[in-house]
Amino acid sequence: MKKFSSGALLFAVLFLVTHFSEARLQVCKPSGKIIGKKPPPGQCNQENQSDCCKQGKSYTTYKCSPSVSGSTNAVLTINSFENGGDGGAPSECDNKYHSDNTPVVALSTGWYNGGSRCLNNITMTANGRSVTAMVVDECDSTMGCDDDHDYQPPCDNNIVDASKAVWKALGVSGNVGELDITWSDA
Ligand SMILES: *[C@@H]1O[C@H](CO)[C@@H](O)[C@H](O)[C@H]1NC(C)=O
Ligand SMILES: CC(=O)N[C@H]1CO[C@H](CO)[C@@H](O)[C@@H]1O
Repeated sequence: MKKFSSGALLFAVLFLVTHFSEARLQVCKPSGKIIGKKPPPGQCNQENQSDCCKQGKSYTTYKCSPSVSGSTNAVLTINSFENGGDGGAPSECDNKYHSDNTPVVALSTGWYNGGSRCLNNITMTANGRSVTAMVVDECDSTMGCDDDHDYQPPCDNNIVDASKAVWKALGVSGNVGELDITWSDA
């Protein structure tokens, strides 16, 4: 009467569900932790919501980011890529500073992908608006809380750290600190 036992059917369903969710998720696992050191006096420029490491606090590090699709979820943060801004050193891709009025971004380590997206453009969407900006730097997910990173914590693995021009184009003031967006390679 029945062609398949319910056991076999259940097995088949479980197999398919596990198989497809594994392929789809491609989980990016933490690579380690660093313990925060207190910034020396005068270090950690707190201009525009920059976070400073806290003594003894544990920060998770990542060498990977969530996989990129045609519409990748990310968290937008604000950064100044200007000389003397909270970004610190010149941008890694071109060894230059960039005006707050130019749409440029830094990507979390996994998405920065060793510089493979350097000087390429990405399109970000939020609020029903879109803006295209050039990738000029890495938002380091592997290190932080040291002199090189102005005593700021490591970046999360899903960050697009953007100049004021990007926020303006999306119709949002950077004062909100963080904004959920999607992005894709332009
Ligand atoms: C990215 O956009 C800028 C500004 O529009 C442009 O000058 C540059 O050539 C673009 N980069 C690539 C790789 O297309
Ligand atoms: C990137 C950015 O928004 N920088 C701003 C940080 O705050 C100072 C002072 O309020 C502004 O002058 C910068 O433009």
